[in-house]
This record gives sequence, C-alpha cells and structure tokens, in this order.
Amino acid sequence: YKDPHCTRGRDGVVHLFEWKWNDIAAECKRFLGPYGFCAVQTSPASENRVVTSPSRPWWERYQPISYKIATRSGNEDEFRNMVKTCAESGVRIYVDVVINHMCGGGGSGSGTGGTHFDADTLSFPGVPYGSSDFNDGSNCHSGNGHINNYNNPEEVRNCRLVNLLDLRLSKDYVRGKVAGYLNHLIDLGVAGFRVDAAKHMWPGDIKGILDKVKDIQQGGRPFVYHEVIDMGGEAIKGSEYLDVGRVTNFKFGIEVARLFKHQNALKFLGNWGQAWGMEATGDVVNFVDNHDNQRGHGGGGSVLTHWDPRPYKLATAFMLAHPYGFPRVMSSYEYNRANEWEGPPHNGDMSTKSVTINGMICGNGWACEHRWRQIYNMVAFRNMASGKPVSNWWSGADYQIAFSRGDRAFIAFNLEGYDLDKTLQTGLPGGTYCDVISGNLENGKCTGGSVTVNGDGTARVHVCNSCPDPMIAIHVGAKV
Ligand code: LM2
Ligand code: CA
Repeated sequence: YKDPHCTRGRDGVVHLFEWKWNDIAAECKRFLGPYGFCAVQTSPASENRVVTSPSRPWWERYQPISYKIATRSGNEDEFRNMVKTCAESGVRIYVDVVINHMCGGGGSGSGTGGTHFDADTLSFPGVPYGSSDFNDGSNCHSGNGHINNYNNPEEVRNCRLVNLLDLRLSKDYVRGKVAGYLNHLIDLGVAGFRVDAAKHMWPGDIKGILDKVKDIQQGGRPFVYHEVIDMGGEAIKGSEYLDVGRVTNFKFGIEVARLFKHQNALKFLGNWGQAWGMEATGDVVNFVDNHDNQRGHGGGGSVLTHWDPRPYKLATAFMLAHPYGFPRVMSSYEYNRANEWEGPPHNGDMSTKSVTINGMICGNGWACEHRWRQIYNMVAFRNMASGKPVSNWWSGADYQIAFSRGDRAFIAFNLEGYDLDKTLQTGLPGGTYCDVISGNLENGKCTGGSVTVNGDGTARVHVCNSCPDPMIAIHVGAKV
C-alpha cells in the first residue's frame, strides 16, 4: 500500500481541491503530464449532502449520502474520462475517500446525485445502510454519542466526529459496501486513496476493508495514505496505521512553518527526517498545508499557506528538494477569509466555475500554487534528483543552508539579513545552469539568474536576502 505507482521519472502529488473532473483532465494533459507530476489527489467523488446553511460549504463533500459518483466536481462519465486522460499523460489519480461516516445527524433530503436520505432514522437507501450499520448506542459509550475525549481510542473511533453518523466498520456488510466503492474506483482506473478521518477508524477495520479490495489496473496494491492527525500528545499514533499504508505527516507542516518563519534555525535541517520525530521516509506523505489546516480546521492554525507566498514558496521548495517522504503540493482557491466555510468559485446557480488559464496562471479565483514557477520547477528538480541522497550539506549561518542531490541538483537558502555570497561545492558537472527559482531555461537561455559551476564542482553562489525568493536552485535538466 506504500507505493505511489508513479510512472517513470515522476514524483509528487498535487491536491486539486474542489476541481471539476473535466478541469483535472485538461490540467493533466496541458500541464501536469508535461511538468512531471506523478499524481492528482481529487476531492471526494461520492455523492454528498447538499448543505444550504451556510451555502454550499467546501465541507459538505465530507458528508456522504451514497457511493454514487455524483458531486459538483462531475458525474461518473466525466470521472472516467478524467482518469483516462490523466493516464494518457502519465498522471495517476488518488481519490479522497470518506468511509468513516455518512452525513451529519439530523434532517433528511437528497444528495448531490438526487438520492434520498434520512439522517434522523439513519437511512441511506442509496447504499443501502440502515440504523444497524452505524455505531451509535451499542458501540459508543461516550454518553452523548459524540467524541469528547481524544485520549480514549474507543470513543475516538466508535463515536460521532462532529456529529457525523459513524459507520459500524466492524460489520462485514459495511466493510463490503465500502470495499465495493473502492473497487468501483479501481475499475475506473484510480491508483490510490487518501483515507479521510483514518484516526476515527480501527486499523483492523481498515485492514478488513482493504482485504476485500482488488489490485489496481496498473498492477499491485493501491497506494493508500491515511489522514491521521498525530502531532504527539494523543492516544492514537500514526504508527498504528503503517501496516495498511502511509500516513499524512502533520508534523512536517508545523516544523517547516517554524523554520521558514524564522522561528527555528535552518541549520538544524542537517538531519531532517526521522530524527525529528516523524515516521520513516517510505511511510509518510508530506505537505506544507492541506485544505483543512489552511483554513484553521483539522489541527490547523500555524501552518504556511498561499496567503503568505514568500515563506510558502521557500517551504514548498525545501519539501520538494529534500528526498525525505512523498510530497503533496496543495492547490487552493481564493475565498473571503472571514468565511472559511466558503466553497469553490461558483456561478449564480452555485455550480463550480471552471479553471481558466492565462499564460501560466489560473483565473476565476483558482490559486493554482502548483503553477507557480518556484513550485513546478522544483517538481522537475526532484524528478532529476531521484534516487540521489543529500550530499555537500552546508550551513554557513543559522539561516543559510545549501545541499546537493548527488551530481544532479543543488539548492541554497538564505534567510539571514545579508546576502549569501560564497564559493560552495555543488556536486554538479561543470557548466552554466539556470536558477530555476528566478526563471526558466528557454531557447537555450536562462530567463532568470544563472550559476556557473567550475570543473571541480564548485560555484560562486549568490543568494540575496532581499530578493523576492531568497533561494537558488539548479539541476541537470536546466543546463545551458
Ligand atoms: C477530516 N479528517 O479527519 C477532513 O479532512 C475534514 O475536512 C472533515 O471535516 C472531517 N475529517 C470529516 O470528514 C470537515 C469539516 C467539518 C465539517 C465536516 C463535515 O472540517 O467542519 O463538519 O467536514 O462536513 C460540519 C460542521 C459541523 C457539523 C458537521 C455535521 O462544520 O459543525 O457538526 O458538519 O453536521 C455539528
Ligand atoms: Ca469511526
């Protein structure tokens, strides 16, 4: 479950949060394929509750009504076409799967696919699930049916998370229905799953489900990564899930925020990885921010986001430059920050606006961090450096570091209050390389800065402290 199944030479997943399936298909073809991304993480594909108060929030997608593929991102035909188009571009699809619960308790209505439900009587005819398929009562002993105490694993896993109707995953019937949904996605060609709210499910139940899930069409077990918010100090640990996949590494974003906000010296990054209390490189999916913590949900608050572009680009570049873990790039939409619940950019009828492209950047309110030069060029850097460890580690001051990835790539950061101007060992073959942070290699020329590497691998490295992006990065794929 740990292999992301990237096609040759690719690495990293981008979360295209709330994108429509048709837009993802177009993006695979015109951008993600050519620029070397391994995969896309989609928003939940299963039919969800239509929440009208507040008006169509992003989080309604975390309230399933059935496992029919019918959401504001599109229908099953559009989904199938997306997977096919992305595959033709060498890009995998991982789906965010919401299998811990159905919708919030109370009320009735119909979902985004028109399927009826009753959240008072726990009736979901679209699956079908009935009241005996939920944990309420016999399995949850918290008194009020909710999760109150995060130090009690039984409560965290058998009671309602923010009143969401908690599925009885110990039941073979329920496991079968969930596995049926995952198998349907595999039949449509997906290669992996981001498992929502995994902390709220027993690892043994997850195993029981996955045991019923088939191999992916690309061959082998699906890539599975579990959303377990473990920042230490709670009863449930991410390490409990390592037999059934990787875990999303929440410590990563907290630590890089401190580092790139100048609250913890970059020179300490020399032993970045497990020594920082994080899981092993093959067990994690790393991210600077996600759709929850960028808006204060899901343990959020202190992470860097696209709203702070300068440190955000530095942190993301570091994530992509360093070999530790499998990286996930966030791709957000703009919204009024006073209303963190706001859904994606929409038309008058609440349908999601399409992503428009003007040159390299996105329009219609889509932030498209993955299209920022400093980010997409670092995906190429990572691909070029694949398999090469960190070498030539250098730290000249608290906030000045540089390192190579073997003889393939080199990066330097300068967050001191003065320029970095030093001759350093880059590990690269002699020649002139484009700094892929300040520009691109186009028609045999660098549109931004460049670095000249001498025959012995040394180069004069200049990183001004007041530049828009106080870092430089070079790799063998952008040599003049
Ligand atoms: C996750 N990880 O464990 C997701 O990443 C996170 O975004 C999901 O919560 C959560 N699990 C459940 O899938 C989001 C959002 C919540 C929202 C739920 C359900 O962070 O605020 O809860 O989705 O839509 C909302 C209301 C809440 C209400 C609940 C049920 O905000 O006040 O609870 O619906 O009606 C009474
Ligand atoms: Ca549960």
